[in-house]
Amino acid sequence: MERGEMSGLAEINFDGIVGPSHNYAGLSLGNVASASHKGDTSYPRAAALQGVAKMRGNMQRGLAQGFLLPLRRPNNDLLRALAVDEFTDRALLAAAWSASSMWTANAATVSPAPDTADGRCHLTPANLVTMLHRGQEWRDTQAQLKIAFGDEQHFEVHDAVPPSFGDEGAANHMRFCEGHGSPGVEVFVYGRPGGRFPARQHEQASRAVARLHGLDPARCVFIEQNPAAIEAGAFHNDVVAVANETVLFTHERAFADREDAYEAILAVFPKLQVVEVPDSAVSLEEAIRTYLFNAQLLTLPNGEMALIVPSECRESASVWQWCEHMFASDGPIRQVIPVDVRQSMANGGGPACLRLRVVADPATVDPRFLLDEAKADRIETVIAQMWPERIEPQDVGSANLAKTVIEAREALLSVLSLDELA
Ligand code: SUG
Repeated sequence: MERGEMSGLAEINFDGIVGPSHNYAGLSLGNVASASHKGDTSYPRAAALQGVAKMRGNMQRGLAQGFLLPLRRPNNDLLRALAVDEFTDRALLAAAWSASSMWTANAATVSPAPDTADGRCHLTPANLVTMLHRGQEWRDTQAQLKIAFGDEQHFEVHDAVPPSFGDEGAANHMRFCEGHGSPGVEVFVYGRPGGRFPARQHEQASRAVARLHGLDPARCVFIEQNPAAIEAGAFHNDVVAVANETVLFTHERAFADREDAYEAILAVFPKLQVVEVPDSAVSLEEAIRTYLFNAQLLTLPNGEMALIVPSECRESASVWQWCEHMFASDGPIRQVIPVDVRQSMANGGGPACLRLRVVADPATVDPRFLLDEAKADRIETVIAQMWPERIEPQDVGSANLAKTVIEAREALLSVLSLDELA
C-alpha cells in the first residue's frame, strides 16, 4: 500500500443506462455528432443493450461496476414551465424528451475521500446550464446520488453550483494519483467564452467545486482548454484528454498552452507520465470524429492499463496506426479494446461520457446501484421487452410514445427495487 493510501477503496464506474426516449434531435450546439445526426431514426433498445454490453465487458475484466438510472421523460414540468404547445419550436419539446442523462460523466464532479479535508467522498451534481435539455437534469440526478451515496459517514452530495457559471462535471475534471486509494491531485479544465461555440465549463464553477469539496488548494490545478479544440467540436475536455493514476493521455492540442499545462501538473505531481498524440499523427478533427480520447483508461487487476475506445477508432487508419506505434514504444497503456457504442456516439457520447468514476469502498454504496451478472441479465430482459426498437423524429411528443417510455422506465425501476425514483 502506498503512503497515505486508504484501504478498501476502489474505482467504481457508474454507467448511465440509456433511457427509452433516446433520440436524435440535434440539441447540442458545438457537438458535431449531435448536429450531424439531427433527424435520424434512433434505436433506443440497441443503444441501451450496447451500454450494458460495455458494462459487462468491464465487469468481466475484474472491475467494479455500478450504474445510474435514466431520468423520467418526457419531463412534463419543463413542458409546462415553457408553455410548450403545438406551435412551439420542436427543439423545446425535444429537450423535455432527451435521454441525455445517460452521459453520467456530466452527472457530477467527484472528489474521493483521500483528497478532501473531512476524509469523505464529495459529489457536486453538474448544473449543465449551457444547454436547456441538460440543465433539467441536476435535481433528479442529485436525488439519485443521494440514494446511491446516502451513507453520510462516507459521502456528501452537494447542491449544484449556481448559474450563470456553467458546470459540466467530471467531463472537465482529471485526477492524478499513485493508486486510486492514495491522495490525488485534481485538475480542472475550463473554457474561455467568446468563440463560435459555447464554452460549457466556467472557471469559477470549477473553483467553486474545489472549495465545496474541501480540496487542498496546493493540490488543485486549473487549466484552460484550447479554444481551437472547442471550435473543432471538443465541447468537453474529455473529448481530447483522459487521465488515470499517473498517466495523462492527451491530444497535443487539448490545452491552451500545453507546456504550461504539463508543467503545472508536474509541479504538484512529479510522477506524471504524459502520453501525447501529436496532431501530425492524428489530427484534432480525426480525434474528435473517432473519440480516441473519450476512452476509459482503466487499471486492470494485474496492474496493466487498458484503453476502452469506441469501435470507430479501430476503423480509422491514422488512429489505429498510432495505437500500434504506442504498443511498440512500450508506454504505460498496454491494451486498446474497441467497444460498440454507436448509438450513443451519434449524439456525441463515447465510452468515457457514459460513465462516472467514483473512488469508494463498494460496501458503502447502496448495493442496488452495483452491477453483477444476474442483475445485468435482468436489466437486459427489461430493455429487450420494453424499450422502443426505434424512434422516428416525428414520434417525439406523441402520447403513445410517452406511455411506452414511461412504462419501460418504471419496469426497470421495479426489477431493481428502485421504485422510489418513479
Ligand atoms: O451534452 N449530447 C451530449 C453528449 C455528452 C457527452 N459527454 C461527455 N463528453 N462527457 C451533450 O452534448 C445530444 C442530444 C441531442 O442532440 O439530442 C447531447 O446532449
